Amino acid sequence: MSRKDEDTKATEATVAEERIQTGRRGFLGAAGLVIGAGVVSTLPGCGPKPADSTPTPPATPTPTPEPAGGGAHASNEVPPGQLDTYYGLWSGGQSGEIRIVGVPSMRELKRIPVFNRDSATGWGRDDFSKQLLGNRESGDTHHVHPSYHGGTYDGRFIFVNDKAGGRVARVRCDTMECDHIVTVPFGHGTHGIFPQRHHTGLVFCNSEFQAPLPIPGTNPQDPHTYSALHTAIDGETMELKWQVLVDGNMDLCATDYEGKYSFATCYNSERGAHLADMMAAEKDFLYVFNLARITAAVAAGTDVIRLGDSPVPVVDARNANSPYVLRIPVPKSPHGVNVSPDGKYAIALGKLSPTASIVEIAKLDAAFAGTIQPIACIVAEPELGLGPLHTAFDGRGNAYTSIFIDSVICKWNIAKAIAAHTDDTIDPIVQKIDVHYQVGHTNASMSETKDADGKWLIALCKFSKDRFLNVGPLHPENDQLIDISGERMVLMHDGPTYPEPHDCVMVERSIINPIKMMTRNGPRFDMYEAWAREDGITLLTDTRVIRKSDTSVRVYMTSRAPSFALTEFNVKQGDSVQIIVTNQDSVEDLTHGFCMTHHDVNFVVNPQDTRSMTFVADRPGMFWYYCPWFCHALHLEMRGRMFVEARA
Ligand code: K7E
Ligand code: CUA
Repeated sequence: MSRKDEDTKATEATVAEERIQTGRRGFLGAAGLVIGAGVVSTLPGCGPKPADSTPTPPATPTPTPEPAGGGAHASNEVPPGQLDTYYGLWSGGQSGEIRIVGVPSMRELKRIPVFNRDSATGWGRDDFSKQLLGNRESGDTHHVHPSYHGGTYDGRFIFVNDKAGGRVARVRCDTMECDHIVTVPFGHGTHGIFPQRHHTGLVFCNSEFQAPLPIPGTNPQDPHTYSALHTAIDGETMELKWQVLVDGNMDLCATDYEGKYSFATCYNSERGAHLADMMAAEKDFLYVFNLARITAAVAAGTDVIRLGDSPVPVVDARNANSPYVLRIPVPKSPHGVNVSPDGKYAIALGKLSPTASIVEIAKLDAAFAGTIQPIACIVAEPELGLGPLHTAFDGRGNAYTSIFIDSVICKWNIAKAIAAHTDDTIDPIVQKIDVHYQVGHTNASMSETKDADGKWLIALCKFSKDRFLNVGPLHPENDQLIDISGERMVLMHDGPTYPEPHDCVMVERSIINPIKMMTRNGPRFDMYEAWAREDGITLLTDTRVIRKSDTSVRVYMTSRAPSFALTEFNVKQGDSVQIIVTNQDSVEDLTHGFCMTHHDVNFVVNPQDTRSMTFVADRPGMFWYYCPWFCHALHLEMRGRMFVEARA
């Protein structure tokens, strides 16, 4: 039996078993809410939430188990000697990192530490990353989006949020290293982010949590006085440009293709602090930000306020009739918002409602001008299933929505959904396929660009239950690969991931061209070069120990396989010691590193790279340092001694 047949068989068996055990698809009566609440209560903050008074959603069609062979792909196997077709860029969730996964093989190729400490590379401990991170060593990355030009990826940068620390980071695609981290002023729970798509202009991010901000009338105890911010960051310079003050939690973010709008789903427009309060209203909103009006207001200083001592201009748009933000009513507690590759529609998803709200972007100007009501921008509300979260596209007019409670991906046709709005004999649903289990995000190859190619879809499942060997109570996530190249979706592969990526994008491989040898530019090298100038050093050639003060020493050394240019040095107990290592080798993949034993010092130095770390030599004695990366037959001999002299 092929792997595909096995998967299909497993799918069928699982579906049959669950029907018998729990009547999974039939639980949508009174019991459904209880089961729903049970499932939901075990989830991190992004899942659908239980309701005390939610009306019973109508039953959705039972998905049929899929026969194999619907797609054109025979296999997702990438044999030795061949390369994957896509760079998959995965957020790392609570790990605080980004991961690169080859698609379609689903092999994890690299982890890019961003908000976390990484023992392999020294990120989070080396001088540059400490400058970016301060004393923080954790983060929660949900959304990764590369920079754009002309509606498709330009292969320059990757932007990612940190929900835990209210930050946004940028990774360079040439080095696959983080070069900037920005803390969003008053960015409580910075969640949805999205760059502009016409060029590397602004990157928008939403603070999900409303909070008491330093504005008149705020009472820290009273959540009805809280507000939240939609923030614009310059993608080139990573400077904070402006913020828009609104009420309501903002969740996911998206942009149009022309640079006129940004979007945010808004839940908890009630401004409650507790679950029941957050669920009270039947409607929440899709916020549409009018970028021309906001930019003009910032330039003229109209409606601009300042928050505390933050220098970033803030446009106050809390008034429901504010000219800067269009509030389109959508069913309560929306989550995802995605824009179709033709740029025509923004699709907001219900979470608690089984429907999608399709907003026609061409109607937004009229709504901003007041000639039509905001709700008139909604041109269809297809019913997709229970707990719809996120939507991907194939570039052929179809949308693929992840349905959390049903654990399916629903393929539906956008044009048919719009036609069905006025003709209920039309069924826009093409197919539903079971995924395992409780899917969060879904995304397709190049889906968020005008070049969406409809080849592969990833379902990022929050639960893996029985799909892998039991490894204890903390199960891996399960990312599933689905072939969408044919009319029917076919499940191809299970891929375990360490907790907990939320989202991924797949970028066609010719767009991203990482370097193999360090090019020695950017803010990290600016920092080293400044020190070298100060000390009269040429980094690529010089090795020298410089006493900077009575209690600090700088050690410059080069390395070339299999030795360090410095095999011993002396410091005094209590000295702050800064080690700056430059790898002179210019051979591809010839990586060295530097580990000072017993001092928590360990970092990587790639070919032609420099890196530095600072530590305190707190104990007298002799300590070996060594190269921790296997670089040569005599790699184990690549080491030296630090002598720490006791202070009287
Ligand atoms: Cu988990 Cu994009 Cu933070 Cu939805 S979010 S699942
Ligand atoms: Cu250099 Cu091992």
